Amino acid sequence: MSFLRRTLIAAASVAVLSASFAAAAQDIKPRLIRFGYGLNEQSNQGRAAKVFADEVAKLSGGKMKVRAIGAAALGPDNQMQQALIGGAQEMMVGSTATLVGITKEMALWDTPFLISNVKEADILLDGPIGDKVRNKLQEKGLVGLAYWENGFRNLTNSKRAITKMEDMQGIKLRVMQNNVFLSTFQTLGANAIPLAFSELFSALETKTVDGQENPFNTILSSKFYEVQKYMTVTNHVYSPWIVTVSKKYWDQLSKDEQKVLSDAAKTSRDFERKDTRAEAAKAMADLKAKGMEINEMSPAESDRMRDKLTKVYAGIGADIGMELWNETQAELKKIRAAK
Ligand code: TK8
Repeated sequence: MSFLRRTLIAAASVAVLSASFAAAAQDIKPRLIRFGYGLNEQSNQGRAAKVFADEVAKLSGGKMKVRAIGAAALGPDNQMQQALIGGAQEMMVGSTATLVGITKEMALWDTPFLISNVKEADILLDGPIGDKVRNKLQEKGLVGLAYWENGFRNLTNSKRAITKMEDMQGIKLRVMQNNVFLSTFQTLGANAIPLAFSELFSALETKTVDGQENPFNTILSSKFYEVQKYMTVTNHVYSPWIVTVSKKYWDQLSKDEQKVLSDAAKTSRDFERKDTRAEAAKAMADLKAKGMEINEMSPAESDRMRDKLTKVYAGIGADIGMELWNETQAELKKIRAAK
C-alpha cells in the first residue's frame, strides 16, 4: 500500500469517527430553550415558568433544557414575539393583548366584561373557541400551547379615588400596546397612553403616567403599591397569558419533543391558575396593608361603562369577524345555563 493510500484511509476513518462522535454529542447535548417572560421571578408568572422548566426536564429525561428568563431581560412582549417568529428565541409567555397586531382574533380576549368568572374563563379558553384563536397564530409563525391566567384587571392611580366613570377624566393611564385597550380607556374618559410593561414602573414613579390597570397579582409582585395610592376593583376584563413557541423551532422538533412541550405547558397552566387564584384571594388585604386605598366599582357603574363601550364592542366584532363573536356569545350562554 502506498503511503498516500494509507494516509487517505486513515484520514477517512478519522473523519467517520469524528462524524459519529458529533452525532452522539448532539444526541446528549440538551436542547436549550430560552423561555422569556415580562414579570419578575417572584411573580405568579415566574413561579409557573419554573414549573414549566422543571416539567420539561422531567418529561424529556433531561434531554431538553428550559432556561426561564424573566423581567423582560429578553425584551418586552412585542420584541420577544418577533424573535420567536424569526427563530432567534424559542419560547415565551406573555399577554394575548400584545399579540393582537399579529393575530387580530386575539382581540376577543380584550373585550371588556366578556368573562365574568374563572369558571367561564377556563371553559372558554380551554375549549373550541380558545383553540380556534390559539391556532390562528400558526400562520404567523407562532405555536400557542396553553393559556395561563393573568387575571381580572383592576385600576390603580396616584391622583384620586375612582368610584365612577367620570373620575377617570384626564387621568394619564398607561394601557397595553393594543387598540382595544386604547379605545376602551379613551372612551371611558382617561388619557390613555400605550407603553410596554417593562417601562411601566418607572413611568409611574416619575409620574409620566398617573395610573395603570393590571390584576391584583401583578400590582403586588411588581410593587406598584409603592407608587400608586388608589386602587379600584373594576374587574373590567379577564386577561389571559399565552405560552408560545417559535414555529421555526417547533418544526425542527420530533413529535415526542413537541409532546413534552405541550404536556409541560398544560401542567404549568394548571399549577399557574391555582397559584394565581390563591394569591389573588389574599391580595386585597396585602395591598391594603401596604397602604393602598381600595374602592370597589359598583355593579351599576360597571353597567354604565358597558353601555358607554357599545362602539368598542362593535369594533371588536368587526375586527375578529362576526362568526367568532357570535360563537363566543353562544358558548358563554351555554356555560351560564349549565351552572
Ligand atoms: C407582561 C405583560 C403584563 C400585562 C401588561 O409582559 O402589559 O400590563 O398585563 O402581564 O404582558
